[in-house]
Amino acid sequence: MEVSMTTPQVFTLDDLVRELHRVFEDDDVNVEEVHDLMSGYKSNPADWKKFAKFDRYKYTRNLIDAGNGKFNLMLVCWGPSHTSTIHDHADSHCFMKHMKGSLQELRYEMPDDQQMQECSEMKETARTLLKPNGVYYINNSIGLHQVENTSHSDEAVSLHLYCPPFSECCVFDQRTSHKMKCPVTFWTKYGKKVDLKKSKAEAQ
Ligand code: CSS
Ligand code: FE2
Repeated sequence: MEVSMTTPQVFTLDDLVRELHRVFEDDDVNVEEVHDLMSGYKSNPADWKKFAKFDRYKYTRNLIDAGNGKFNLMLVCWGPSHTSTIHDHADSHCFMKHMKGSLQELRYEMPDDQQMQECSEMKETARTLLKPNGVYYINNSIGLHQVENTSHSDEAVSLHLYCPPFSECCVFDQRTSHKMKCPVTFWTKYGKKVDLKKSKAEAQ
């Protein structure tokens, strides 16, 4: 009998989380397999609205699943016109799936030491309007990116998987190529607001 190698059917966000746990039992990350699983899930707000918590001032990162320490799956909620910095993804794989709204990704070349010393302007390499349910992959060897909600009136939502999880990344200044390390924090975990003051105190 022929063994079927097709991607398993993923109907709900719970199905996706279950299948991701299965794929990540292996220590090697199969980028294509993760990409296909995330593409197979079709965004249904009924599945994810409990994680969709917005802030008026800045996009939010809302943890859905901590993947047994191997990955972080999160819902990123973008208010009207919210934009990320230009940033890297530490040493992690970054998968980003369009869930709702109008999101654009700008890609940039990773500046080298000379460009940083000379304060050169960063080079844009691509500009992509995210397609509904589309999955986009990046890591530091591909380059850097900036994501923005292009709507001035409507919210946007994306689903992100990072493996391994990371707690800080570098942000870049487009005009000078200068970079700075920044912590990344969660706005909510499992649908509940994170008390940043409390979690900082606990970390000390
Ligand atoms: N990497 C950004 C969002 S754009 S992929 C973050 O995790 O905050
Ligand atoms: Fe990113």
